[in-house]
Amino acid sequence: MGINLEEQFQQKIDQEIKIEPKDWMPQKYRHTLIRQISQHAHSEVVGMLPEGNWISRAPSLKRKAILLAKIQDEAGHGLYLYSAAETLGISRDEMYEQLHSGKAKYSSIFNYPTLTWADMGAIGWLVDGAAILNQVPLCRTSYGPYARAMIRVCKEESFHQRQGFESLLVLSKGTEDQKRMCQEAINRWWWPCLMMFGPPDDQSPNTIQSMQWKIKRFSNDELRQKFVNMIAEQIKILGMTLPDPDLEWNEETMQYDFGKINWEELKQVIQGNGPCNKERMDARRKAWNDGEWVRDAASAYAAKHSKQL
Ligand code: BYC
Repeated sequence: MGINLEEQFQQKIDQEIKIEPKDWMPQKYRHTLIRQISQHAHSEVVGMLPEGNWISRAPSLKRKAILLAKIQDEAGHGLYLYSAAETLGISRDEMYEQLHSGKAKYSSIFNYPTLTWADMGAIGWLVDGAAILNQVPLCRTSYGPYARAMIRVCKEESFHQRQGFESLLVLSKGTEDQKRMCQEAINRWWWPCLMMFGPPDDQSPNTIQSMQWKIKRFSNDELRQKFVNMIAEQIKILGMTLPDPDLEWNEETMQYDFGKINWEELKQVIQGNGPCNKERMDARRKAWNDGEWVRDAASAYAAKHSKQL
């Protein structure tokens, strides 16, 4: 007797053959991908808001142009990712509806406020740094359209991270006020960035299956550790510190040890109780409602055009 579809599917995954939209796939694989890719797309789109807050207050024309370009890249990533999710049989309207109704998640990190200009550097360096570590392995994820979308996204994200670091480097060599602003931004973003990688492995319900299907290549804790190792070195160049008294190089593990993460905070932010959750959702809903006339005009134009053909 031949092997069943599910076994054949797993064999393809094990042989590193990409799964394409029209291939057979288990329902749960499809749903996991729709969940992850749409959450990822929502994160890109909601992620434009904290930075958008500073466009009109950027300290120079150069910084403003850089920030605008970065935010536009994020819009592009969102659209790329929505398209990848659509190949799995969900419509863009459904995904928007899930975001606006609060059913779909987006990254916890974007529920924190951007209080000073230094936050733009800290987001670029730390948030995009965390995003890259998580996303580079996604270039090899088992679902073809997602993997291909991630290649360009990662190129742009790594550029974002460099500009964030450079921006903080300038502040770190500036006046006493600029140095203080730089340190305070790092202090505020550090712990929420560690939470971006998701709950610890023993409390992550999706990791085991997602790794078996090679959607995820590394666990949440593995990626978090890589991030700590990377940033603990880079911060030395800035001459700043990370707000963790327990951060220490461990000769035995050849990794940095770090302090305890406040998982209750992550839980609260995911549940909608973070400092800016309401503001972010209100902004997205408003953008959707304000854009209604554009969607109506585009549909009317398309309908008229199709009749003429
Ligand atoms: N925030 O079983 P787990 C960016 C949820 S970067 C909110 O470990 P999974 C950007 C999780 O969804 C950010 N929710 O889940 C950067 C799950 O709930 P559901 C976007 C979180 O999926 C700069 C539950 O907790 N990147 O876009 O195996 C500028 C249990 O977790 C979070 C991505 O989305 C969180 N931090 O692993 C602009 C990358 N963590 O869905 C934009 C792709 C966990 O079961 N996504 N949850 O109800 C992933 O790699 C994975 O989905 C995660 C979580 C590692 C995030």
